[in-house]
Amino acid sequence: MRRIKSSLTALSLTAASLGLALTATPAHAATVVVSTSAALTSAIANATAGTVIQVRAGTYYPTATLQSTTNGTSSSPITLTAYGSETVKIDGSSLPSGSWIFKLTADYWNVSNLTFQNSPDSAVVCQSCTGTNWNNVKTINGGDSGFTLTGDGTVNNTVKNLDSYGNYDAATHGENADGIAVKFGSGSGNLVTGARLYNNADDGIDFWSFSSPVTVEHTWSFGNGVNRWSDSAFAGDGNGFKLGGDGEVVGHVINNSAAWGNTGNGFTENSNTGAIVINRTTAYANGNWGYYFATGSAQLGRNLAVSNGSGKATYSSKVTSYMNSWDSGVSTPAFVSTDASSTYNARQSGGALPATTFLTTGSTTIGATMN
Ligand SMILES: [Ca+2]
Ligand SMILES: [Ca+2]
Repeated sequence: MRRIKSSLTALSLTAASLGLALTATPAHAATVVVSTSAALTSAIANATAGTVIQVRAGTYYPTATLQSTTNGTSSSPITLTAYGSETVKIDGSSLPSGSWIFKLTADYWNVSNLTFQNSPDSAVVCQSCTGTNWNNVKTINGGDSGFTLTGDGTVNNTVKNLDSYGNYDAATHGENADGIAVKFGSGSGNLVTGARLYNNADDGIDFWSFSSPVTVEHTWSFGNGVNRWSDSAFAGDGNGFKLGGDGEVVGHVINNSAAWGNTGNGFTENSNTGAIVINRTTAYANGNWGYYFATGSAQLGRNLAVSNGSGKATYSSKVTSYMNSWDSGVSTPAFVSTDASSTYNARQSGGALPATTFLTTGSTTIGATMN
C-alpha cells in the first residue's frame, strides 16, 4: 500500500505539473482542414504557432485578402498547404480591385503546394518576414508581380520551386509586374531556388532597392517583357535577372541559372555597383545583352552567352571576368537542344524543374546545367 500511495502522489504531482505547463502555453497546435473560402479566411486569420491548415481540392474565391500578422516559431511554424496531394487554386477574381490574394507580415510560416491566380494586384506578398518557407507555389496571371518579398527585416526566407508567369499590370502598361520581386527592403539569408519565372510583363526577377545580398540558384527566367496583351503603350522592361536599382550597392549571388528569350538583358546590374557574383549561368537569345554590367564591380565567371541581340556581354573595367564564353581562350560549347518546349512541362515529382536538354552542353566548366 505504501508503494501504491507514493506512486499516486507522484502521479498527482506530474498531473499538476502538466496542468501548469498547459496553462502557461498560449496556444496548442491544431490541424484545421478547410473546404470553403470562408473557412480558409478564418483559418489563416486565426492560426497560431503550430497550426497546420490543410486545404481540400478546389478553386477558392476569397472576397478579401487572406492575411495574418501572427508569427509561428522556428520550432513550431504555421503551415498552410494543400490536403494530401490535392490540387488547390486560390483565385483573386472576387477580390476588390487593387487587392492582393495573400499577405503575410509574419515569421515562420511554411506555405506549399498552392496556386494563387488571377489576382487584381500582386498575388503573394511577404512583408518583413523571417524564416518563411515557400515550396511548390504558383503565382500566375495576376495584375502585378506574382511573388514579393519586401520590407526591412526580410530574413532567412526560402522560395523553392516557384512558378510565376503571365503577370501583367494593365493600368501601368506592364511596367511593374515581375515574376518574383525582392524589393524595397533588407535582410540576410534569403534564397530563391528552382524557380521558373516566365512570360511576365516586366522582369523575371527584380531586386530593385533591396540592400542585402540575395542568393538565386537553379532558376530559369524566360520570355519576360514580351507584349502578350496587345497593349499599345506597353512598357515592360523584360530583363531576365534585374539585380539592383535605386542606388543600393549589394553583392547578390546568382549560381547555375539561365535567362532566354527576354526582351531586355539576360542578366543586368541595373546600376548596382556592388560585387554581384554571377557563376555558371547561361544567357541565350535575349533582346539586348546577355550580360550587362557597365558600371559595377561584378564577378562574372564560367558563364555562357549565345545569340543575344546586343551581344554577349558588356562590362566596366572594374568587373572581374574569367572563364566566360567571351573571354579569350575560352571555347563556346554547342547546345544539345535549342527547343525550349520541354521547359514548360510539369515539374518532377517532388517539385524539381522538368528534365530538359534545352541549352545543355555537357560542359563541366561553363554555363548552366539546366536542372
Ligand atoms: Ca519596369
Ligand atoms: Ca521590374
